[in-house]
Amino acid sequence: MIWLYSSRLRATLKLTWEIFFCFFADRFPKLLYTMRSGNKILLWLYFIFLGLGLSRCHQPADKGPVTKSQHDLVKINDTVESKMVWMPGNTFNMGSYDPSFTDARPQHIVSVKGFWMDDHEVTNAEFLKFVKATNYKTIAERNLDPKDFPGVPVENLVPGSILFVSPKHPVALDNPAQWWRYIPGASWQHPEGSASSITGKENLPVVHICYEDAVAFASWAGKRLPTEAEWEYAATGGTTVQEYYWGVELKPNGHWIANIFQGDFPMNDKGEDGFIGIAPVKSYAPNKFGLYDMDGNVWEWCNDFYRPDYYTVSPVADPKGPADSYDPDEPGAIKRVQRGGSFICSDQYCLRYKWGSRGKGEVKSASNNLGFRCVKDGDSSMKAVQTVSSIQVSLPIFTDPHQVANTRAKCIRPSCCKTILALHSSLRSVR
Ligand SMILES: [Ca+2]
Ligand SMILES: [Ca+2]
Repeated sequence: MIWLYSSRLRATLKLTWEIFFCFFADRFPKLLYTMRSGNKILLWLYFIFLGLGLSRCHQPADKGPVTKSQHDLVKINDTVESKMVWMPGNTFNMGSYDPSFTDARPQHIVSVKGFWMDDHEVTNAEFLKFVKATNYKTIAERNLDPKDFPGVPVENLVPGSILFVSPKHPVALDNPAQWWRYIPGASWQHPEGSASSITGKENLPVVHICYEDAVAFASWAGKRLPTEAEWEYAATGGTTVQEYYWGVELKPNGHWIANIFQGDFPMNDKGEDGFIGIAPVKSYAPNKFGLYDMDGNVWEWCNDFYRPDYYTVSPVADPKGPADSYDPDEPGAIKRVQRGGSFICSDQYCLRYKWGSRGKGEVKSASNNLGFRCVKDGDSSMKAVQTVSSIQVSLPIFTDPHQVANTRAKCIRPSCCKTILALHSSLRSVR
């Protein structure tokens, strides 16, 4: 506040200074005439001030042409406000009651300490600010090491990332390579490939972010990534277990609550929720904690390693995930948890935007539906963690477990760039 006041005061004084000297510069001939027989010291002082005044009058308002980067920084100030919301420490029932989500079971009691959480996914404008301050280069922008991609022709090992590309014809839903493409040049600042940019997309969540990239941003911002337990507690909004984080109906009162997919997956996204693809953050109403887009829009990194069996051994107090990762679907890949689903989720295919469901991703892989948000530890004087015995858990009955096909619940995603790159080894043809 003091700084703001000081800067405004300095600007006011500067303006007054310039008006004063420009005023006397315009009237100098008359002053010279009236003072020619007067005090010579005073006359010389007018000469000195005149020189200074003229130099100020002829200076342009800006000290140089406005570069693109300066222009972008101005936009950052005009974009969505960065805000964190206090999540009171509490105890809740973590996991899904839906038996289709095998890795999100059993439901178990978990307590989390209070913490601050970004009220929206990190935006392009916010990530741009980080990159300008640090010159950070994301993994999708770095050269690929041939050792990490055995079997892929060297000429195809160019920086890039994975995009969701709707096929033109119906395809089998058991082969994600039908709608995922490795695009050379795709990155956070070129979301659809090298010819695209984030201009005009400042308020969209940043995408093509690997785990390491998200951690780097969080560290720069004095924050960290949420644990999976923190993320899920925040997503519940403090409510009890239900079908969706927002309630029991997909469209309460006929309204879409989150940015997901409508239409025939993966060919035709009808955008009935208002958006085909990514939506600007805060396009939908917040949950009861004041958090936006915890469901859908883009997946969000959590800090926990991924193991499908972790919920069977998770501690009660502030679980931070297993010591290492293991995914039987891709045993060699190191994976971390991702949560919330994205604009590609729907009841037709990817159900992992529903309450308690989990996602996962290889740590050096990104895609155009993957972003993050940060948390920050709270003041220890803030609300204490409730005791486990203080809660009452009432679980709804899952009426028809066979209603949900395993394929849809599994939601096969391009969790590993290596897999997609190997499948599409001819990069030139998919560009
Ligand atoms: Ca949508
Ligand atoms: Ca989200």
